[in-house]
Amino acid sequence: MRLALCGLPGAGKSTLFAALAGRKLAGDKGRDQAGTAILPVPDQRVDKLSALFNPKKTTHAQITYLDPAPALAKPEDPTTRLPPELRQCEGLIEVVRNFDAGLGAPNPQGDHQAFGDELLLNDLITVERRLERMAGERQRGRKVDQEELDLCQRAKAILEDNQPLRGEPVFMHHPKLKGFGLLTARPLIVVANNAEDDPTPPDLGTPEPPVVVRAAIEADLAQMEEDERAEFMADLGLTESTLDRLIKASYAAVNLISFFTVGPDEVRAWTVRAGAPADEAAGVIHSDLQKGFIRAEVMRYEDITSHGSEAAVKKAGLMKLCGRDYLVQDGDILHVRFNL
Ligand SMILES: Nc1nc2c(ncn2[C@@H]2O[C@H](COP(=O)(O)OP(=O)(O)OP(=O)(O)O)[C@@H](O)[C@H]2O)c(=O)[nH]1
Ligand SMILES: [Mg+2]
Repeated sequence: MRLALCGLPGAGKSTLFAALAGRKLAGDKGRDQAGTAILPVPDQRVDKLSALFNPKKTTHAQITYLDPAPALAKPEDPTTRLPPELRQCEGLIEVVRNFDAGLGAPNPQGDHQAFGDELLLNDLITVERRLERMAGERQRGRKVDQEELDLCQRAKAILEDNQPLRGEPVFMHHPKLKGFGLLTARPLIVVANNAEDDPTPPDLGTPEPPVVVRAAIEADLAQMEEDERAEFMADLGLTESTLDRLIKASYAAVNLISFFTVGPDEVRAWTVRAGAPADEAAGVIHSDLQKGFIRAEVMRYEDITSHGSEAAVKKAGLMKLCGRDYLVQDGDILHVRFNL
C-alpha cells in the first residue's frame, strides 16, 4: 500500500519524508530507492501471535511513503504538472505549508484550495479526454463500453460541480477506471506542516482539522539516539510521536484492514482494503492464491489468543470455511486453499 506525499512546492514534503525515512525501517528494502520509505505499521496483535506461534520470522504490515521528484512539466499541459507517481499510489498525503522560514507568510487555506483545484482539473482533463476518444470511436461506428461511458459522464458531472470523486468508492475501485489514476478519487490525508513553535491546526476550511506535524523538528528527532530523543520530546511536551500518529491516520484514512497468516515459519500481517472479498485478500499474499482460490479457512484473532492454538479453535467449532465472496474482517486469520 503506497501513499505519495504531494502539495505545493516548498511545503515541506521532503523534510517530512526525511523524518519518516529516518525512523526504523522495515528491513533494507526501505532504502532501496531514493524517495521511498517502507515502514512497519505498529500492531500489538502481531506481537501476540508471534509469541504464540514462535515463528522463525515475524512481519508487520507495511506502509510505503513516496516522495516523488517534482514533475517535468510542459506548461501547456496541466496533467504533466503533477508527478506521475501520484496516480499509481493508493492514497495521497497533502503537505500544506504553515511556517514562514523566509518563504513568505503562510497561507495554508489558500494553498490547500489551490492544490485541490489542481487535482480536480487533472481529473476533469483525464475524464474529458476519455469521453472524446469514446465519442470518436462511436463516430467510426465502433461499439463503446456503455458502463465506462456512464462512469465517465458521472465523474465529469461531479468534477464540474467542483467536487472530488472520493465520495464514491466506485471511481477508485472500478476495474474499468483503474488505468485512469483519478487523483480526487484517492483518499487524501491533509497534513499541516507547522512552524516549530506552533502546535495549532490551521483552519483549512475543511470539516476536519488537518493532522499537524512540525517536519523540521521531526526530521531532527529522527536523527537522534533513543535517550536523546526522549529528553528532547519531554522538553517539547510531546508524548506520542507525531509520525506514529500520522502512520496510524494514514492506515485508517485509506480504509485498510489487517488480516494475518500464521505458522511455524512466519507470522505475518497483510494489508487489504476494508470490504475486500477473500480471493482479493488471497491475491495480496500471492497472485497464484487468487487465481487458484478454492476456499479460505478463517479464524478470529481473539479466538486464537483465547483458545491458545489453532487446533483448539477448530475443536471449539470456531473455524469457518469461506468462499471467495466472504468479506475479510480486520483481525481474521486466513489459511488459503488453492489449486492451479
Ligand atoms: N522552519 C521550518 N522550515 C521548514 C519546515 N519544513 C521544511 N522547511 C524548509 O522549507 C524548505 C522547503 O522544504 P522541502 O521539504 O524541501 O519542501 P518540498 O515540499 O519537498 O519542496 P519541493 O520538493 O521543492 O516541492 C526547506 O528550506 C526546508 O528546510 C518546517 O517544519 N519548519
Ligand atoms: Mg521535495
